Parts: sequence; C-alpha cells; structure tokens
Amino acid sequence: MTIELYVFPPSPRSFKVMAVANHLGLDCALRMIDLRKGEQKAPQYAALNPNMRAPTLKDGDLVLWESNAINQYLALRRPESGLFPADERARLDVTRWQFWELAHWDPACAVFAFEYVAKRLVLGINEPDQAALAKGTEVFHRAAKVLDGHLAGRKFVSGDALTLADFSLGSAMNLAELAHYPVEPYAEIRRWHAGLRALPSWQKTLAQCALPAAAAAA
Ligand SMILES: N[C@@H](CCC(=O)N[C@@H](CS)C(=O)NCC(=O)O)C(=O)O
Repeated sequence: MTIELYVFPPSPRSFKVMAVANHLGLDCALRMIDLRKGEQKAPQYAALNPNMRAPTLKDGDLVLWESNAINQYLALRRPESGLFPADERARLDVTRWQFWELAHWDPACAVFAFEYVAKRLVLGINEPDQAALAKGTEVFHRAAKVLDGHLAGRKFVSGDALTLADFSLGSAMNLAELAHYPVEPYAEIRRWHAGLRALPSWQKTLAQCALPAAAAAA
C-alpha cells in the first residue's frame, strides 16, 4: 500500500514531511491541498484532518496529522536510518527538540512566514503588520539564542548524526530570506542550515516545493 501525503508544498510543515520521505527513499503519493483555494476546508479533507490544516498522512486505514508525528511514523518505516534512534535517551532527545520546535521555534518563524509570505501567497495582502513583526522579533530572538547556543560545536541538533530534530527545526529556515527572519546574528544556525540544504534529499524537496514566481518576488 502506498503512503499518501496530503501537502501544500510551499509550506515548511509540508516540506518537513516531504523531506523526510525523500531522505528515507519512501515512495509516497503526494496529494496537493491548495491552501490558496481553501481545499483544506473541503468536507472530504476535513474528515481526515479536523484541524483543516496540512500535512496529513494516510497509510491504509491509518490517518495521522501533525507533521512531527507523521515524521516519526515515516522514520519508523526505516529504523536503520537512525532518524528516530532506537536508544531511549537518544530518542527522547530527538522528541524533546520536536516538542521545542512546535512550542517555540515554529511560532517564532511563523510570524515572519505569515506576514511576508503566506499573507501574499494565500490572502493576496502585501502589507505586513508592523506591530505583529515587532512582537515576533522578540519571540524570534528568544528562541534563536537557544538554538544557536545549542548548535555551537555541533553538526546536528541531536547527537552526532542527522535526525528528525534537524528536519523539524531546519524546515522553517528555508523561508529565512524570503520571510526576512532576523537571523543575521546567528552564525551557528546559518551554518547548520547550509549543511542541511546541501543534502540531496533537501535539494530534491526544495525543487518539489518551489514557490510560484509571484510569491517569491519580494
Ligand atoms: N502543528 C501543525 C501545523 C499545521 C499547519 O498549521 N499547517 C498550515 C500550513 S503551514 C495550514 O494548513 N494552514 C491552513 C489554515 O490555517 O487554514 C503541523 O505541524 O502539522
């Protein structure tokens, strides 16, 4: 049975699951949920994911939503990859960073992604809300300091090898330039993300997720 991934490719949360599937060489069928057309609200999709958000995974009668849960499921199909380590402490560390991503890093990046990219791409509004950006800047620096400090002297977020933690945290960084994240002071984050971008699976996914030219224009 083919695993189906319902995704909106320009979104970092969809990129996250597509990149892991590509990295593991899993043959997944991509089903486009076009947020610009409101397809996430179609009754058929809402029956799979009551949040009416992407991504969602369907594997036979198993339906999973939440990108980090989907990634754990994908990585468990290929335990030998080490993306979700079997060792309890190593696995907890990966999980810890996935939780941190949802609680702190995703919201820190999402303000910029929404104000500079999603608003234009999905809502057709070209005016970022300066008050939201000012508040978002504080939130971003608070989280970025933690991640940057942690990455000093490390190639990957958790342990010595690539794991789901890198995919979880690195995906939002793809929008850093387009969404004007204030990432300049964080050399460790920029160095680590450049390493992720060099992965063949990352490159393949970026190509699949290429933003339409209109959205990419500043
Ligand atoms: N925590 C969820 C977030 C999913 C999410 O917010 N997806 C956005 C795309 S980036 C979405 O579908 N938004 C559509 C909407 O809000 O209507 C995850 O990681 O899967």
